[in-house]
Amino acid sequence: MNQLILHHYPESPFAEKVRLMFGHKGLAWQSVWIPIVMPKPDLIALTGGYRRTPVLQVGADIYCDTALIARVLDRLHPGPALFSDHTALSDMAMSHFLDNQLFSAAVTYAFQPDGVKAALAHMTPVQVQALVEDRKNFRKGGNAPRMPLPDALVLLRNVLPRLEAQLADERPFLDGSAARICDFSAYHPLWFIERAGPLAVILDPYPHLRGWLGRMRAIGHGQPQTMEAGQAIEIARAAEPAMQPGRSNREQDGFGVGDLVSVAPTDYGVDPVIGTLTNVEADSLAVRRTDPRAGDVVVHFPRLGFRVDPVQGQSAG
Ligand SMILES: N[C@@H](CCC(=O)N[C@@H](CS)C(=O)NCC(=O)O)C(=O)O
Repeated sequence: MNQLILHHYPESPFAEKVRLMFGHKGLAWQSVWIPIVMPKPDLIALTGGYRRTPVLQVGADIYCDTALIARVLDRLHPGPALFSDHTALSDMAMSHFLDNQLFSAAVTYAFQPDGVKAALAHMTPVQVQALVEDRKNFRKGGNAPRMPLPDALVLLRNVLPRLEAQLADERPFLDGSAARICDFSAYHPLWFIERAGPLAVILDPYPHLRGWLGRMRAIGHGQPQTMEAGQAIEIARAAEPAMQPGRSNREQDGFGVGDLVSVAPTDYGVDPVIGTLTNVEADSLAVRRTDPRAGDVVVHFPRLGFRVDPVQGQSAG
């Protein structure tokens, strides 16, 4: 019943981050393919609007955003741990910087014409055009326009030598002998660049970095099994969302358990999810909603990078 179901597509760097975390923890999981562009009706039946990739489902609990998914995996499968209390701030700061800044730079860099040609060689011109159009809409309404190429180059030229320097003492992973959250957050943007054909030369001057990329790749994806989207929706319908402690702090937040709210990312892909707050923690919150296909589900989000607004006179569907 507690099986891990990942909704994702092969080309997604953030999905690769989670696939490798499954490998790191030696986990078996169910793999549901979702479309690379909208519409994504089966995913939206579970999330209620959130369209980004990937999404983790455990029964009727739906976890959005890899920052939260990583913490959920550590909670459900503690060893080997991705986070440590001893490095709580550096874990957060480093993974936030890498997932946002390094990822944005990698996307801009890899989406130069030669990179697109290599990375999307398996797609027809019509599919490539559909992807370009979709991603223009994806950024509308958010506050994170595509990073300009000069900025992306500056960022890469600052980050890559530092990664090389941090690995130069022959440590296997960025923080020492075991892979941790910073490794996974640093890896997926560079994985994207590696797939950008001739543009991957930007990684060539860094032998320690390349060795580390190989070690990260060798972690693998654990044991995936293919599952159809319809089956995942059936699983959600048949399951009860996990028990929620029902905590909130209305004085501090201005909203609390029982309120009808809309939750949306603040950066890009800002489609809101409407639901009834069931739990508000310092670093995550959850809303309950009822879907005609998936039944009662609880959708979980990180607090950081998401906005919560009250909704009047609408039911959580
Ligand atoms: N902060 C999010 C970012 C996720 C993200 O940007 N995913 C990309 C794919 S790698 C995406 O959603 N692209 C549009 C789509 O898949 O529809 C996370 O950590 O999960």
